[in-house]
This record gives sequence, C-alpha cells and structure tokens, in this order.
Amino acid sequence: MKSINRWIPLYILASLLFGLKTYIVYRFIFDLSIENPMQEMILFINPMASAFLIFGLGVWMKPKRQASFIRWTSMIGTVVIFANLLFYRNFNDFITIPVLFQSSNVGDLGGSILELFKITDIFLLFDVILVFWLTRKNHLSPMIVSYAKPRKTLVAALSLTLLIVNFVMAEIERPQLFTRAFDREYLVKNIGLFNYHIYDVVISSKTKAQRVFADGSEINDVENYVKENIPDDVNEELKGIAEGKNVIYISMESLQAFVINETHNGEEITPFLNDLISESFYFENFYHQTEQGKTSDSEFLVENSLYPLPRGAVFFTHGQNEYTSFPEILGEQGYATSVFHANNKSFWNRDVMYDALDFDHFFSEEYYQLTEENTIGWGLSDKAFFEQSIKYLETLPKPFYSRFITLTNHFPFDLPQEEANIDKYDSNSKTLNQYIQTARYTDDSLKEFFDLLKESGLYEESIIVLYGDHYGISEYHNKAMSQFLGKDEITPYDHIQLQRVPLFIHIPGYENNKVMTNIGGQIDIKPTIMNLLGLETGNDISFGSDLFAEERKPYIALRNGSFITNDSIYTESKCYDRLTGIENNGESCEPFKEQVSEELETSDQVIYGDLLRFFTKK
Ligand code: GP9
Ligand code: MN
Repeated sequence: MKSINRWIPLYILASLLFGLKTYIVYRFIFDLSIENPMQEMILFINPMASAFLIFGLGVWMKPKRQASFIRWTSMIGTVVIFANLLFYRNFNDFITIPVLFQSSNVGDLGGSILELFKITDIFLLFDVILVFWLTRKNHLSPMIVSYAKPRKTLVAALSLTLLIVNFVMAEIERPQLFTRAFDREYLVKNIGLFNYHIYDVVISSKTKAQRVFADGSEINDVENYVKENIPDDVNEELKGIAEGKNVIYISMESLQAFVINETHNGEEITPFLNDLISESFYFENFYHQTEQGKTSDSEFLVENSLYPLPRGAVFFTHGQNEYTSFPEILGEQGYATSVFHANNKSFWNRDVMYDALDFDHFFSEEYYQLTEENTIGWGLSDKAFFEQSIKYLETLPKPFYSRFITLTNHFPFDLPQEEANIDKYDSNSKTLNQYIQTARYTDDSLKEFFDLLKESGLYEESIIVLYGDHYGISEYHNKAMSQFLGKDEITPYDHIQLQRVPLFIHIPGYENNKVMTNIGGQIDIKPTIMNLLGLETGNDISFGSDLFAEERKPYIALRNGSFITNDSIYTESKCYDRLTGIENNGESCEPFKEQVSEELETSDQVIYGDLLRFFTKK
C-alpha cells in the first residue's frame, strides 16, 4: 500500500473512487435515460468534477486534518447518494429541500426503508472503507500530498476547469438548463447529484427569503388592483350552460393558430380542428402568454389566472406556494380532478406543483405502456396516449375535471414517415417542414380521442376545451415562416400575431356556436370556464376576465411586456394598428404601457410573496 500512496495522492485516489462509484449509481441504479454519447460523457464527467473539487480542498489542509476531511467527505457524500437512492427507489425522483421538510413524504418512506434497501448497496461503502484503511493511525504517508504552493493552485485550477467543462457541456446539451431547470432528472444527469443539491438549496432559499418579507397587508393592494382593473362581467346568456358537466381540457403541444384552416399541397393541415370550429366557440385572436416555463407556464396561467414569471419556470421556483386554483375550486364543488401526461412526473416539477394546485391525481408516464412502436420524439405518441388514457378516464368519479397534455408536436417535430398523413413543407427550415406533419398527427389523434369519448358515453356529458400551449416555431425560422405565410418578411407585428394559439370551447349539443374575434389570452380561461360552469367568479385573485363578457379588460399582456389592445399591438417599443399591421405614432398604445407593467408586477408580487396564503376566498 505504501507504494500506492507514494504515487497516488490520497485526494486523487478518493476522488477517482468516489466519482466512479457515483457514475455506477447513475448508470445502473437511477433510471436515467441516456440518448447520445455526449450525455454519456457528461454523466461520466460530472461526478468526477464534483469529487475533485471537494476532495481537492483537502490539499489546502495539514496532513492530519486532510485525512479526516477526506474520510468525512467520502462518508457524507455516500450518505447523500444513499439517501437519494432510497428515495428514488420509492418515489422515482430525487430529494428536494422542500420535500425533505414535508414530513408526509419522508414519513411515507419510513415504513418501507428496509424494503428499499438491497444487499448489493453495500458496494457504496467500498471506497469509504478503503479511505479509512489508508488513513488509519500513523499510516498516512507524508508523501501522499505535496504542500508546495503551486501544486495547490494547480489542483484548484484543474478542479475548477473540470467543473466548467462540465457546465459548458451541460449548457450545450440543454441550453438554459440553469435558468429553466426543466426536470430534476435533467439536472442530475447534466450537473450531477451534488451540484443539483446545491442548485436546489439556492433556489429554495431565494424563494424562502422573498416570502419571509411579505406580510398580509400586500394582499390588500393586490385585491384593490384587481377590483379596479379587472372587470368581472359575465355573459348572462352563457352563465351556467355547462353546469355539472365533466370538464376536459386538452393542452395541444406547440400548436399555433397559423396552421388552422391552412393547407399544404392542397391538403388541410388540421382537418379535424377545422371541422370542430363550426361546432365550437373558436377564438381566433387568442394569445399564449408563456415565457421560459413553456408548457408549465401555460398550465400555470390556465389553472390560476396569474402570470408566469419573467424568468425561470414558476412551476419550479414556486411549487410550494398557496394557490386558489381551478382544480381547488372545482374540487370544492365535488369534482374529481386530474392531469394526464405521459412524461416523467418530475418534468417541470409537476408532481410537486400539482399537489400545490390541489389536483387529486396525476396520470404520468408510469401509467402508460411505452414501446418502441408507440414512442415518437419526446415520448408516448399522442394517439397511443389518448388510447391508453380512456380506460382511466372512464373509472373517474363524476363530475371530473381532467386536463390532457399532448406531446408529439414538440420540437424537433420528428415523425416516422409511415405515420405522416401530409407532406413535409418545403423550405430552408427543417423545423417548420416537419412541424406541418406532427401538427397533423396531433390533429388526427384528437379525432380519435373524440371518437373514444363518444364510444364511452363521456362526450355528451362533458365540456371540452382545447388550446395551444405556446409557440412551436421560433423567430429563428422567420425566413421559412414568411415563405409559408406568403409575406416579404416577418415584422415585429407579425411575430406577435404568430403568438396566437387556437382556443376551442366545445359544448356537445350546444347550437349557437360562433367564431369569436375578440382578443383574449390564456389568463382568461379560468374565469371563462368557471362562468360556463355556473361558478361565481370575482371572489378570488384573477388577472383574466370572461372571454364572452361584453365589458372586458381592454388589453392582453404578453409576458415580455408586449401587449395587444382592441386597436393596437405594442412590441419592441413600436405601436401597430392591430388589424392592418401598419406602424403608427404610438398614441393608441401609450395609455396601456404602464398599466401592463403594473399588472405583470402585481401578479409577480403574488407569487414572490406567496401572498395567497393571506387570502381568504369570499
Ligand atoms: C414535457 C412537455 C413539453 O412534459 O410538456 O414541455 P415543453 O418543452 O413544451 O415545455
Ligand atoms: Mn409545450
């Protein structure tokens, strides 16, 4: 052993063993999906980076302290891995700070800890035992580590470099990982378990700090703002027409309004939805209001009638807040509430946020059979998703509120060509070319879902709301978009108009449907549907208003501060006529500028201060 000590400094040996052990746990115990060699490399590098950084600190200490530092570090690190491993086996998720303090979760674990333990877990102790043995009394050779100054700096520099290489690779593999977080699995996969925990601690402390300084008085200001600025008018004719019905929401992934009633090579892109227009209230000037949280932001808007945050995903940063959500309100009316989405349950922190929103149940990926044939792009194909969902839907107590989230029409819009029912578009943008095909695929799947609903008898007794969650084609594809739309260029005005997503409110049996031309946004869905269900609005904090009401808020705020009014569109400091797209002198936009920022800030205040905990519904 002496000879090894001479050649391998203790901290290097400890780092290598610990890093390797972590990698083995990632690879063989956590069920992390590895899709390409780059991810594999990141997975290997990140435990090494963390290990070298932490164990490398030992180089700055005197030999005796260093030995005990390395012993303690490998022991504590192992405990962290082991705790996550047990948690993962039970919850298929990683530990978060809030969850740690949620006694019910840990309590759940308590009884089953012994069952979660496997005898092979003993291997986690191997490096710890070795380190202890190597550093036992009088055994630590002074040759293990050099104390020369340049060496210390070198060690620090190398560890930091490794960490930076890891972070850069993670950012390339998952752009914006640090602001948006996405999924705990992504975080662990890309920056490693330990950095993930640090990240989690930072986010939770930031959230906590903001919350601590808020007190009950601020909610009064918010209430006053809402009372003064958000009309709660109702369309009396439509009030309660869907009373007691089941409520089915379908969030259509990346579906923008520009494909509706549009053809390609003589073929309708969305034939089913086009037909549905005449049997529904279809809103053609309806905008998504999402930011970095994408789908999750749209969920947040729709369930709370609050704006998502300007940065990051509110699902991640404020998943522990108090909300007065749509499912909570419906739950109080005796509705069974659930979400159906065949993706990892911790994506966008949904499992945590859905609890905060008071959903009774989340039918996540675990409830679905995924095979090679029924997997497209991000996961279960929309057709298989609906086919497999219906049996669960049929067993729900009635009335129910269930929200479905589709997935196939997601960037990069890859579709096996035998599944395609329409040609690809032909432009310089592969993204737009393929988008036409996946949008059609979702449309076809919706037709099948409606048929399934009819067969099961649920159709007649439900109200069905379909909306696009956010844009699918970014500005990066403007050239191809202008070709598609037959325009010379995409102006800032056109860009805002491309943020329109379809909204259908479909009430089976209802006859006086029409195409609605008034402006609206995702923030309006909650009060609108509540009114159709005959529920009182105006009793909670809501920044939207009934889409059918005569008197409505005269503007729709997008999350980046751009806005749409009845007459104008304001974006990039320019004001355009809403109907013609002609830029004007800005007078028509002026009165709304401040109002829009005040509104967004007021909504943010509610979230940062967790103010709804001070609010009592009337
Ligand atoms: C992931 C799905 C897509 O579960 O909702 O999320 P997005 O990337 O569109 O936000
Ligand atoms: Mn989405």
